[in-house]
Amino acid sequence: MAKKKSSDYKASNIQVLEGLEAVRKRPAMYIGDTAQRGLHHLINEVVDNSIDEALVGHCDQIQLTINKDGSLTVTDNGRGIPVDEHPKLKLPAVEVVLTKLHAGGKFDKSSYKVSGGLHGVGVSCVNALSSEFEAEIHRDGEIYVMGFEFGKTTTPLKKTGKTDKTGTTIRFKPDPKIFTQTTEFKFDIIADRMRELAFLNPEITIELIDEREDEDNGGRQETFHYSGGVRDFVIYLDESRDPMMDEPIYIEGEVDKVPVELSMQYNKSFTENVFSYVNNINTREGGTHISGFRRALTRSLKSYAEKNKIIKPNSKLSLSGEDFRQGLTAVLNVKVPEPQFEGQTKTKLGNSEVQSAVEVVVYEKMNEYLEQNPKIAKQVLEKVVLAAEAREAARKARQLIQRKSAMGGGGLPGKLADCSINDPEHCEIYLVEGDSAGGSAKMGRNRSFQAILPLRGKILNVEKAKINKILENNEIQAMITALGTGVGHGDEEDFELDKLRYHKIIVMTDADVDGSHIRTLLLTFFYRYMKPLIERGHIYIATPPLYRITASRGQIEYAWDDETRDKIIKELRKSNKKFDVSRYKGLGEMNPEQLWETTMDPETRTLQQVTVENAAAADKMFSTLMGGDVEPRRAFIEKNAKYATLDI
Ligand code: 0RA
Repeated sequence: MAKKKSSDYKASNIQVLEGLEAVRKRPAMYIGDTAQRGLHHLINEVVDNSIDEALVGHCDQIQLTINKDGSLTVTDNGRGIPVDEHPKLKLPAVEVVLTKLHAGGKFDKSSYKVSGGLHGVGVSCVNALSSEFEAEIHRDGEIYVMGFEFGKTTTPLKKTGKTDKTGTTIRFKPDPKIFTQTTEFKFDIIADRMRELAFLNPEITIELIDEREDEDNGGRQETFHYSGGVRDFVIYLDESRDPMMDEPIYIEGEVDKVPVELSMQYNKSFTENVFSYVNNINTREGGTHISGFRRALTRSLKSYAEKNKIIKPNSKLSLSGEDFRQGLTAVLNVKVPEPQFEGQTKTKLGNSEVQSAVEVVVYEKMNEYLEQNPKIAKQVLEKVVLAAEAREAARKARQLIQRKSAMGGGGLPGKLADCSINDPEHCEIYLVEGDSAGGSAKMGRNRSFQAILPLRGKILNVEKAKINKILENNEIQAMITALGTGVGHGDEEDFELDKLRYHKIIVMTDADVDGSHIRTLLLTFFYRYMKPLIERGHIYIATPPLYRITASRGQIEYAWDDETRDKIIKELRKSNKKFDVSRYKGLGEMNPEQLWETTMDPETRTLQQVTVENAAAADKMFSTLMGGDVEPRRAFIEKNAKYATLDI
């Protein structure tokens, strides 16, 4: 890059604007996508700066408001963005932070900043992608404001009054020309992330207020503050599970400038729920910190078991790492000065020094805990043994599935109506509730690329069953063989995504209570045992219509909600036509043509893709919906009745 003379004022200005133009030209490169996820990522970019202030002890209050006009305001009580002149660029520092790419973070290398993580592109990207952007800064007794449109300054920095506080307020309105799918902020998506941040940073209080007043949004408000930090996080995650301990284990330590914090508890369920965070970023793909944790856990429990002769040295049982994590809920929170993120989604920690840091801290404290709590230690190890036995039984069940499929015609389940082409990328499978709907779907489908698997009766609730029982279930076996991937929930298991036979797996159930129950059971199964299918966007929900309106001369209209139905009726009345409205009670009531037209024809159908925005929130949802306790489930459904969507 050519060096600039200090007189090149304008030139450097233009360069700054070009920087943001690049963001507007290729927004997905900076924020991942321009759909719902990218839209909400804007909020994270702003809040991350406030969190950075909190990490260095200068901020403990963050307030988010979704405004009536759809814009969003974030206020913090940090130091306020500096306003003094940037020595090189000769611009107010705040202007540099808000208009210069990658200048979002601090000038000083603050130790564990969030920025530099998953996207960490800085608040200037938010500015670039907003039709309105305002900053108000309280600093050194003065109030400053600055305004922008599409990243370009419209109100240069000016003083507007006096203050005795410090902090930053940023209000932005996403540009609908960039966010063409939606500019509507979702309270629940924001709330899930803010709750997570509040658990990870116990000193902070985050307030979220929705001031919109339309039918679907508005009137909600929630405050997140958890003085117990990750301990509270574990208790929250396990609300619908039966814990085996009075309170979660809490471990804290620091090795080589890497602070490690862990809370964990065993519960009576059979699923593993370990969430890990690096500088407040959910490391979904794991990494060195997770390896360190796993090694420490396995080593400490194994050596305790041997020392106390809980597992006989000559026992035939071979224990595998995953056996030690069945029914474990844990939150691992580490801070890494210069994190290296790798993997498909850049959420896998690569720093090798972190493995031993976590391992050392956890191993030592785990040993102490086990020595001090022999009764719990014994119960946990008994559970580990049961897990190993279930795993062995599951291995046999898997073999059985394989043998069964080897005997059947072509190895596929008998009730599967397969498609004729075999290029997975273009193949779809409909998982259909009940035989009669299955029949209509078989007749209505395009058999070249659409396969139908009718599922009979109730699917097993995998939240409450052991892996071997799950694999013995007929419906689940049929699904596994049809899909071709095998099952697994950890990395030691044999789930093979590249064997997937259909790239679209479409769950098609009735639009009633039973249907939604079956859909939830299926999604729970996929989430717990075939998670990559969800993560890679292979799972969809079909949306059959609720009403059919038949008018004279063979005119047929469909409505997916009451509002559309009423609109159609109004139109028909206006034109004096006779008509008949019927409500579909189940898929089975639709004839094959109707089913094709409304729900299966790729040209006209709408599919909802199932995605997981927030892993902790998804776990919470599934454990609450499918878990053992009735009370939390009822409370959850009542609270979320209006908002709960399965595709969170
Ligand atoms: C640059 C430097 C400093 C703070 C910030 C930016 C900052 C940015 C944002 C965005 C939202 N809230 C924020 N709070 C702070 C360091 C400040 C100093 O050294 O005094």
